[in-house]
Amino acid sequence: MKVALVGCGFFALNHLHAWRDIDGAEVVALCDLDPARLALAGDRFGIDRRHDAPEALFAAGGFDTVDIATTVPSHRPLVELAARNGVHVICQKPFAASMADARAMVDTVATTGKTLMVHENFRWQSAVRRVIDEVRGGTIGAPFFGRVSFRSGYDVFSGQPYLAEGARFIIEDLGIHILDIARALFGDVVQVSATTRRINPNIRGEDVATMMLAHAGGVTSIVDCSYATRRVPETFPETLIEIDGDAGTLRLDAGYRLTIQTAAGSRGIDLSPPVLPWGSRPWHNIQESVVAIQRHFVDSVAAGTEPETSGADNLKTLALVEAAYLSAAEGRTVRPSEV
Ligand code: NAD
Ligand code: 89V
Repeated sequence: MKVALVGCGFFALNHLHAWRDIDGAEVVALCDLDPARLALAGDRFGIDRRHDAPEALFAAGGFDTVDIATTVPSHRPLVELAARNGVHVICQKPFAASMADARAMVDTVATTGKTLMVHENFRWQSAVRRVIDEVRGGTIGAPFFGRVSFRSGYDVFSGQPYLAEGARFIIEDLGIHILDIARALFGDVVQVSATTRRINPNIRGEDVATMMLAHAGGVTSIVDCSYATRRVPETFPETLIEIDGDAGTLRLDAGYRLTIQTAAGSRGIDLSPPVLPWGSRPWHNIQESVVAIQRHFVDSVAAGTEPETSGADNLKTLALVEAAYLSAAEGRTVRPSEV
């Protein structure tokens, strides 16, 4: 797979490291509107082919996959440009600024027959993945309640200043991951009720969100997110999970400690992820998941199968984001089919 990376900013460096760890894939070209960021990434990863405009990148060609690691305003034009050029597409989350944009992007790539995956990596964190596998494997029987929780006081704004500037913040940027994990665990959602708050006076959007989801299969889950929570130890960027099933319970606690309780007794498992040679704490679990999702993309294209977080799949996660904002704004329960 010959990959062109568009967007060489804060998070793209993780994509570039991950691509180096994956057999059968190679980044052959870089593109960024910002010449300083383009030079930094190109020099650091020894990639000589550099373009300061996406149109020039595509005009030169020579790749079969584009990896879009820009922020959301550029996603639709870049995905449409990729579709016009008939390449496979990976696009960072949030996939689109609206459901209308997202649906149009999915439809456009579908006409090309190429693969479209949203880089929704949280469900690929190894500890989260283990929980998903245990639940899907029936370890605790049929789940009836879940809590998927992300609470932190970590300063995300210094690395990603744009997060302080948008009218929307935590549901769109972080809650989207946690909602996606809830979908991976408990399936499609039929009702959402949410409340939001802004605690930090120095940002524009909401930094606290509490969402209750009714899943089609009968599970009720709570998805709660906060960047206004001071806690020791600081758990950024861990997702904590608690699930009750009719044959047992499962908890993923701080420090990646999994506890499974069934009639057979209780067992604890340490799920601490490795720090990859290029990684660093506390981002190591996210960095590991970037390798996992990009490897999954390569495998999916090779096998001709749809990636788990394909564009079509991600419409359902994005609908939960929109439903949560609508619910919080109107103080009522919202069906994802409304948005
Ligand atoms: P950033 O602002 O640091 O980098 C974006 C880069 O894209 C910039 O260098 C900018 O110049 C470039 N760019 C913008 N529009 C462009 C265009 N049309 N053509 C070429 N280059 C363009 O942003 P970031 O923090 O790296 O975030 C990028 C995306 O990654 C966001 O959507 C964010 O939500 C996501 N993200 C995901 C995770 C995760 O764990 N999945 C973590 C952090 C960020
Ligand atoms: O995953 C993300 O999109 C990041 C962070 C984990 C910091 O919220 O913005």
